[in-house]
Amino acid sequence: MFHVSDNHQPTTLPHEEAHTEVPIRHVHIAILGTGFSGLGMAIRLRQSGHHDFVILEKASDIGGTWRDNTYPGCACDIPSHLYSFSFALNPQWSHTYSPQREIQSYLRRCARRFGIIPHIQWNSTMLNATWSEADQYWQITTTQGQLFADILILGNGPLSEPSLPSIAGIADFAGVTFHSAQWRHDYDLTNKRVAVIGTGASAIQFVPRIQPHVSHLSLFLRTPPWIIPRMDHPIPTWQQTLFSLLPLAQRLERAKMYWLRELTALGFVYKPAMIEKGMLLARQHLEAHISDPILREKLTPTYTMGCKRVLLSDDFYPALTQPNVEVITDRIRAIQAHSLITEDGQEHAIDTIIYATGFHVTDSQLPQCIYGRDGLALASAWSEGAQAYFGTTVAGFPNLFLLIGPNTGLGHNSMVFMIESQITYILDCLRTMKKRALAVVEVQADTQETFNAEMQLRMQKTVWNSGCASWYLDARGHNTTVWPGFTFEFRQRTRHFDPHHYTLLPQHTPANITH
Ligand code: N01
Repeated sequence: MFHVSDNHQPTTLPHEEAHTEVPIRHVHIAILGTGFSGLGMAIRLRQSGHHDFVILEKASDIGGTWRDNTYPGCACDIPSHLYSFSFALNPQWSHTYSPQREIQSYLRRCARRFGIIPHIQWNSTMLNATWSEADQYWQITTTQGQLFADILILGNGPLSEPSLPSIAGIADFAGVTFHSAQWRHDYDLTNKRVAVIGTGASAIQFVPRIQPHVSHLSLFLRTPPWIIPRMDHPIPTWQQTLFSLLPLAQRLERAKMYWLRELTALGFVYKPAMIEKGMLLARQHLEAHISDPILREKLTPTYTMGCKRVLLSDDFYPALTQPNVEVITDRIRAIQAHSLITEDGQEHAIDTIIYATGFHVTDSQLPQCIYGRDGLALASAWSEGAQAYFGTTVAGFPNLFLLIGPNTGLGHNSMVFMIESQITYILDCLRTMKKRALAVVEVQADTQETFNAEMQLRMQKTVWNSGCASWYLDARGHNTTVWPGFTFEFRQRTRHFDPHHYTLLPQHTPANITH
């Protein structure tokens, strides 16, 4: 046995041993994530002459939600000509609604073309970020070490934390389980008895793809979604060539798509009677595919269309009519080692559970690790509900910018449009900071409160507050997710940074506060 006598004991503990001090990197701007938000921000920063920035990416590839969601059939339900950057139109989209792989490739190409790759710090999960009042910068801890940043921009996305249901016995299941956003491509579903829980935008895309392969599919449906025809089609080569040669033609196509979708906001926000037509279309779609009256009843939504995201599919209903599919509307009471038990007492024997149960949107973890002035956690500032001025800046959190922050989500149009509006606002803020030699900007609390009151007031009459339970609502029933209006209004209002609504702190004179 090896003994160490007292006089041979080291005099320093391991963490006290002398080591070379590596200075902590200090950047002007740190961005979180390389999805549409973070990448778009980075590209526009470079185009505006900013080079001192880093992007913290938790994974080893680009794409955010378009990297993580790889389930069979994953595609966008907003047309690709519209769901892409205005400064990087892609004439080569293969389909009206491009598949996930193509969208991720597009994002990778954008990152390379605009010189973003060298700015990315891969495999770097942000563990926490703390505003230093004394130093006037963010102290950021990542899984790759620390860094300081004058400005912190969150592009982490609202759909990045998969949510599992709280069902008794969920941990007791002995078979393979996975979430739709963490698809197990190494696991062969062929001839398996598969339970799918959830019938949102993700499930309706992968159910028709796995149905022909599994031996039995038990689809657990809690709330039937409104589904309208998707009418996806390949974009002909002649059109791709036309768009390459004549970008204006693609811009016109994009504009047409944009305004058609903007019309839906009329119904969702201002004129609910207009939704009737959409509901009729969806009912006809259901009737055309489902002749069994019992199944049809199970699949008939009982809430107003639009309250939850309207889904697009041509193959979901037909898949449900196949003999190996059972649509179960009884609530799940418990999960056991090899089965699910529903409220009617029935046991459903299964080999695999796929959770298509969505994401932590209003209850995500990240706000718990961001500490603003006086050490206040963003989660605490939001204890009564998330709010941010134009979904972008938060009182008490200097030099912090959110992309797709509270009340910037959409149920009817392209999120990329909203992201680009926010980017314009942030860039104008950075320009103002430079021009006026400002070190710190922080939105005033009363400005944020007034804005939030406006959001909640306008929300009252919208379809999203018409009584259904959806992930747009937080635990208190407040819709802190969706923008309650036309997207062109949001763009108009975020066109310019409005310094008079901010507390501004000049460089080098921390005590001197101006408004
Ligand atoms: O998740 P969801 P998603 N027992 O939250 C059900 C975007 N997206 O991953 O409605 C039984 O919509 C839940 O039931 P209910 C898009 O923005 C975009 O499908 O709450 N069921 C619901 O059916 C979308 O909105 C694309 O009653 C349970 C489902 O799980 C967002 O991602 C493609 C349950 C969750 O649906 C999320 O979509 C895919 C339980 N205990 C996704 N718990 C595009 O094409 C939950 N559910 C752009």
